[in-house]
Amino acid sequence: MTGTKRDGATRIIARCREIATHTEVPGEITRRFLTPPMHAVHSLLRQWMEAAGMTVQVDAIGNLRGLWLSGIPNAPRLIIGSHLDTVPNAGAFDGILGVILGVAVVEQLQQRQLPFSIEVIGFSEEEGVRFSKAFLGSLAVVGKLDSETLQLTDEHGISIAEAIGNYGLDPAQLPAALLSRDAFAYLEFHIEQGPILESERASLGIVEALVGQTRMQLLFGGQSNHAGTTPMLLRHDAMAAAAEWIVAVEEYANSHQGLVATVGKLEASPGAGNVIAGRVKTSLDIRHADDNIRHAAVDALTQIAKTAATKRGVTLTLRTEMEQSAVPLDLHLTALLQTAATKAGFHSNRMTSGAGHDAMILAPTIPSTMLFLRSPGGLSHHPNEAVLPQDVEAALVTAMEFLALLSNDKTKDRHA
Ligand code: HGY
Ligand code: MN
Ligand code: MN
Repeated sequence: MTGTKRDGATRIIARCREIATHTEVPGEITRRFLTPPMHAVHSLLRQWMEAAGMTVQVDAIGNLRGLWLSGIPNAPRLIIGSHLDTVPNAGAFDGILGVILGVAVVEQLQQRQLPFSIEVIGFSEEEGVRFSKAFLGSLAVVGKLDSETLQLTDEHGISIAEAIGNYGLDPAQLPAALLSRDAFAYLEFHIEQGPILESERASLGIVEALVGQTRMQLLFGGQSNHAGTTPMLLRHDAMAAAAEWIVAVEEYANSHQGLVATVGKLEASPGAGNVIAGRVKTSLDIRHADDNIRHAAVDALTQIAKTAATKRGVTLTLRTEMEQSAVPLDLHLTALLQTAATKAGFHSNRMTSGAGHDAMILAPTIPSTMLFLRSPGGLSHHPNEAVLPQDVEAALVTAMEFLALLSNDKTKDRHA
């Protein structure tokens, strides 16, 4: 690759790292839905988007939307997007890279004429950390954000609707956030967040499907009591019930091919070493490419939780926070993307995403496809998450080939 191309990749990585400095927690990268640092992220991206000749607006759910017009009247629109929010103590590339690469694609187009326009969307909420509800940004653009969801509250009792207002936006304007009717396809660049591409020594992967996922909250309700004076037989120990269940979750997932199950959160109260835990709140994240296997796992693991609770005289309360079926991406666009990678000189394999992405929310509405970039060390949702300059450049060159193929493809005429 020539120097300038590598410089382009280096600049994209530098921009991701600049965005990463805008965080709720100094010293780490944490940026949840419509928290104050998102203002700085929006103004930085607006600067870069406007310099690339895009008009920029923030919609009522806080998605940042940059539009590059093709110059042809009533041209259809390709959407390129990913998310701007992060998990706690995140890396610098999950989500952000897809938006910065979208801007870089537009920057490469400066003198070119395309038969379609490009809208780059930085979605405001994909991880679902602040309100335990993922994909708020992409759900809004496909019209699936219901009014009940707007009443969900965060740990301070602030509702989504209030958070929108506190950010300076108007929830009444949500209908205007819908995708433009001339949107004909969606492309998302994203780090793989896993070890497969690195094991294949591949820069890029072509995503043909995303696994389904269930996310739940389990509340074990026991009885707090004195750790020293309460005989073991008289206890209703919520922590012991949860602990027995958590070990069973790992054992179940280890014995079912392709299933992943994670208990990532555990909050015990009252949380003192000399008090038997009266209440334990845990999370459960279950994923599999086959929805039937995932549903069977949810049933089995919730039954195991009930047994572990009942035998200790502990109650169990279940709350489902996400029920997302597995999503196949568009066959034709995915084939086009793989052809583009080949034309760009990069071998790429088809793969299924173990992570959820905004593409799974858009795919039922417009033909969607995803390009994965290798994750060094297979690491993500971690401060050491990284991306290689040569892989960023490979993605950019592939994107330009994809635009050329799309220019002569019938998909863009869907809305003609
Ligand atoms: O958790 C996920 O699947 C993604 O990182 N939102
Ligand atoms: Mn993520
Ligand atoms: Mn992501």
